Amino acid sequence: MGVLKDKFKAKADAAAAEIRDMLKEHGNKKIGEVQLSQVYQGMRGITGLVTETSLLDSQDGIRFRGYSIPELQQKLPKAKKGSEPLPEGLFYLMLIGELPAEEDAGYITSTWQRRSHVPNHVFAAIDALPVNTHPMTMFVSAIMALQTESNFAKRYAEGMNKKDYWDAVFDDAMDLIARLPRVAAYIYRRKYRNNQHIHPNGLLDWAGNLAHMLGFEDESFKELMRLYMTIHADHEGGNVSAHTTHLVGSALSDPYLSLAAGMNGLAGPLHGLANQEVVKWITEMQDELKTKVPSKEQIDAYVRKTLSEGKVVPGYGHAVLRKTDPRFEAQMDFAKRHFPDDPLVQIVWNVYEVVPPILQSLGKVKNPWPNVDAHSGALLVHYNLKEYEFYTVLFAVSRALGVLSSLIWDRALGFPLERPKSVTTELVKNWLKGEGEIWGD
Ligand code: NMX
Ligand code: MLT
Repeated sequence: MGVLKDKFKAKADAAAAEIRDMLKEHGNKKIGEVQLSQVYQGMRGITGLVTETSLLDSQDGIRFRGYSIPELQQKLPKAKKGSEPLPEGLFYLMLIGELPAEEDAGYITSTWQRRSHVPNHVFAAIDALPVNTHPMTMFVSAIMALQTESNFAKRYAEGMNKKDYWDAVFDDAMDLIARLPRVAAYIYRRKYRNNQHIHPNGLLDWAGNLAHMLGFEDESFKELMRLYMTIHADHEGGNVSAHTTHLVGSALSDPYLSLAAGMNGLAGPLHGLANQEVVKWITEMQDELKTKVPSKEQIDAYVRKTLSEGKVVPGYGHAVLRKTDPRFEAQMDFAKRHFPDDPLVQIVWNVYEVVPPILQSLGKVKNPWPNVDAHSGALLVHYNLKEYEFYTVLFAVSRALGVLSSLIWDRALGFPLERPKSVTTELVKNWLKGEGEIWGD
């Protein structure tokens, strides 16, 4: 792993020096104003974080180190005979900031294969939970059980120099990413396939091997996993899973603790759990209407009913995006290429026609367009991966790539403990009366 580490170190040292100089010269420049409402409304629109791996534009969508999803599909290395990007290549791009050559992606594949051993006590920890436990609870418990393996925790206890934090985080991140597919597949096979587990195949790439261990050998499912693991990996730094991983990591909690925290955030229905909610919502609609193929009129009425019951339409809306999510489009394109006539995919596309005007008509929804979660479940159902409670685990395995490469950068750039100022409403009211200030020192 020396080559990749050395390359990263050279990049990170240069970036750290550049940031030091930039802050020396421009550190006191103002970058915006904060309105009182933003403090009460989820800090929307406040720039308060640095995340190097990707950047989100409200109109254009996500770019990983400057590259859009179609560009990644074109430029990243592929599996033999495959046409979707290898997530190993995206990881390289996020970490190093340059497009990988095929051998760079191959090097990561073999590094992750070598480091993928999961100790038995982790499987025992999963087995200790009742089988009806939600897969995300099993997944996060397994990450916590894996924490016994943390290099960072061990070296910190031995008195590691702060200059070496990044190095220990780098090792933990690589180990964790290497092990997560095995953990995810174990959970799936335990819960839904009678505990019949499948050994890893050392000849496959990271996402292909995940597909194999889940029990799906169809080559086009492996391609789907490569695309899925690539597009879900990162969404700049402010989303709940990325921000939480970064925040917890800033306390020097090791990468296992930090990732588990972030993945607990991903398990919320307004974040990553929305992918299961979308398929659940469509299934409930079919059951209630007693039809497998609801008409657009029926979908329209069901959306209005959902809203009238004080619920959100899952898979629609976004805190930053103001257009159809390019990740939705990438999945739509995959379905058009592989199975345009799939009945559930057809429903997802009809929902896409019906929902936006209804949400728009409410006058309060800032983004009526679909996000990544509106489409992903239908693709999995097509391949018979129908157990929708598992879907967020797949999102989580992918998201580990982004948040852990960011965590390596956080430590390499020496980012400090994160600790914003909070206020009470009483303090705000006094400030409005002209008594005292509400900003921190
Ligand atoms: N269905 C119904 N109402 C909605 C929706 C929706 N899909 N999206 C936003 N709203 C409501 C929202 O609940 C809020 O209502 P109220 O003022 O009564 O509290 C109002 O519209 C304004 O919200 P926004 O400012 O547009 O959205 P916000 O930035 O607060 O939230 C989401 C963003 C993503 C949490 C929100 O759009 C949502 O709940 N969507 C459904 C869940 C979902 O798909 N989440 C997945 C996001 C992607 N991911 O993977 O993380
Ligand atoms: C994500 O992928 O993290 C979601 O789209 C949520 C977000 O960006 O806030």
